[in-house]
Amino acid sequence: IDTTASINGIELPLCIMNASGVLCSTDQELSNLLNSSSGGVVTKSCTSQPRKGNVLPRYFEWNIGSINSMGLPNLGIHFYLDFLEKKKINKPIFLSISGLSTEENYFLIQEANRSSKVTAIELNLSCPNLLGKEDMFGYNFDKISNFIENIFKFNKKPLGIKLPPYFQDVHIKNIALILNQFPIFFITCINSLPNGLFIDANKESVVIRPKKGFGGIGGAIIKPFALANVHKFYTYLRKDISIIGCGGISSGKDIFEHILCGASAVQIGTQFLKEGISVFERLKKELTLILEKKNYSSLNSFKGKLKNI
Ligand code: RRO
Repeated sequence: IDTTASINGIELPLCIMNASGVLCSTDQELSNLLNSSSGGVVTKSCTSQPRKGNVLPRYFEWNIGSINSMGLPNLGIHFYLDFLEKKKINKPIFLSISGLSTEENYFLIQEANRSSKVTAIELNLSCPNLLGKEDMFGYNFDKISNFIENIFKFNKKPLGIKLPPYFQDVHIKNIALILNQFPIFFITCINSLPNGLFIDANKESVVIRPKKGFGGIGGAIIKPFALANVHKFYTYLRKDISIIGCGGISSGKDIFEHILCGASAVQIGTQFLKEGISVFERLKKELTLILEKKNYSSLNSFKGKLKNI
């Protein structure tokens, strides 16, 4: 059974990798990912300068979900580029960038272009947790077109965009219309559901400290929204823009569902944090068993072939 994947020509030894943000910030975490079965390595979204992020506690998980307001803690783009420079690379590297302004994003993309170790850029337009910065680029339909147009005036690297979840068909149609005008390699959908609130009824309080307890929701409970976004983008995007599915994956069956909706590969966030580095081997086994049972020899046999009734 072939569980490799192609992201518009970027060949992954396995269709499963980490989601940006989870255990991919430090030298140790990134080395672990390089040495693991993960089909690629996605780095923590970075900025020009290192950031400490929001106050603790800023992450909480329960049986079916997670909430975070990390606030973009990262070691700065040059740490990630220097790390890659000194390592032997054996799989595709996705450098996630998340500048706080358009100018910072142009700078980060320029820097990423200087490194031969970066396979592709994952431009994060969907960080939900920046204090005092209430607008998110992925929801700014007016600015996004001009912004991406400017990027492709100088960018030479494969580039994908990490999108927030959308909740209306017309929003996905409009974003797809914009993205279809540019040589984008892939989209990753979805980032966490923004502005959720989890509370502890015993303590009668919120569970994370930043932003009065509000944060991005991940984990099993967001899977239906992730699948909906993947499948709608699959119908509206040019067929040479690949989709990386992210959201609510904790089993091989969840991966199967993402691919059925049109994903070419998947990323694991909350479940990777819960389970650790062995999650990639377990999910590979579970996915392989499903494909064996269904007599599918590769992902392309069923990718995007979700049936209506
Ligand atoms: O660091 C964060 O608070 C964060 C980011 Br940049 C993101 O893209 N998604 C998320 O759930 N948290």
